[in-house]
Amino acid sequence: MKITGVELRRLRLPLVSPFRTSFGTETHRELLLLRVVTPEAEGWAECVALAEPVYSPEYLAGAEQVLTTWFLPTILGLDEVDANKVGPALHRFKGHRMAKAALETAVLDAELRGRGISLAGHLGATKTRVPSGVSVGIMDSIPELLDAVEGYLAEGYLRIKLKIEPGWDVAPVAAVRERFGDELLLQVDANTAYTLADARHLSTLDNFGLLLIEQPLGEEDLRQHAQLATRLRTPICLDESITSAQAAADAIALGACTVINIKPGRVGGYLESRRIHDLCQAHGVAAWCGGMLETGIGRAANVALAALPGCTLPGDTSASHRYYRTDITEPFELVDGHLAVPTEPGIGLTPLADPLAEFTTETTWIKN
Ligand code: OSB
Ligand code: MG
Repeated sequence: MKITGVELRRLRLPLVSPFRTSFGTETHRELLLLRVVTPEAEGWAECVALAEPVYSPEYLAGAEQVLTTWFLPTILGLDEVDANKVGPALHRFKGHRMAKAALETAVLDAELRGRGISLAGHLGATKTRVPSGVSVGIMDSIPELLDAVEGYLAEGYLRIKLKIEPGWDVAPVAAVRERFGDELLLQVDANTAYTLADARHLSTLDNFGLLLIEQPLGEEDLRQHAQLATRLRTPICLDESITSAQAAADAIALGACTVINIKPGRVGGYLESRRIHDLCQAHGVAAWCGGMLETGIGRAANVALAALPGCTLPGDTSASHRYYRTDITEPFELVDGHLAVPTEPGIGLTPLADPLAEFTTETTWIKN
């Protein structure tokens, strides 16, 4: 496959409600879409970098710059491109996994559309629908949180994840457990907000039967997570720390986690995500597909990953309307707590012209 050109599109979509985490409050999603054009097909992907480097070192303008300055010229310079060639061709450039993931995914989408194969089928998916959880932001008060959780449960979400930080942890967890009962699948995500000195405090969460605690300590604190694991009964799940299959292998070997949140953007793409999935399966480590407030383009690909057999826990793959009043694709809808896995070639969805135009703030076409 030879690439004709690549379109970069900056979008800005309002979120249905502000999303607060220990690293900040998001009211809008700014993102970058890539469209890879080949003579046979077009491929789409969403870059998940946030506007600011507060979740990981990457940020949107940096992702766009590294793509336009180095990654796109490198890939456009290849005579024959397929998704398996993208990672090796970009290997000499360090880091920037979210930018690399977006480019590899757009190439993969074009390739699979050209061959008439769905991403889910290509990755080895075994499910036709995936169970959905929802990530619930930090709120101003516990009654407000209980109302939000009640609303999500009424919609049918099968698992609740509460964002936590020092000062908003034990009390909201206790209140949600008390109000909705012991059967509720409940977990928490700290986004690196604690240190090992908080181990005793975090162990009080052991009383609430949580499925897991996600990324309590820093991204680079693998050894500390392993120490924390000896002090908690709640399973530790890593998100930010898992930047590659190698990092996942190290974390498992060190005893830093027994659950992994797989986010394709964070690890450099869906091919690396499948390697992490396979590693988790081989080690009996539970895995699930995380999210980055994606539009339908990123969500479609995530749902394909969530359909792999080793993704054994409900993911942060919520319905489109949990994030956006108007999505840029046909929306993903919750049916009995599940999202349907797309079956059409590639990621299976294409942006709709009207919302795409409405939310685009800038478009750049890079011709080969
Ligand atoms: O830590 O999982 C996270 C959103 C943005 C950045 C990081 C995270 C999240 C979420 C929401 O928790 C996941 C989603 O619903 O897309
Ligand atoms: Mg997380």
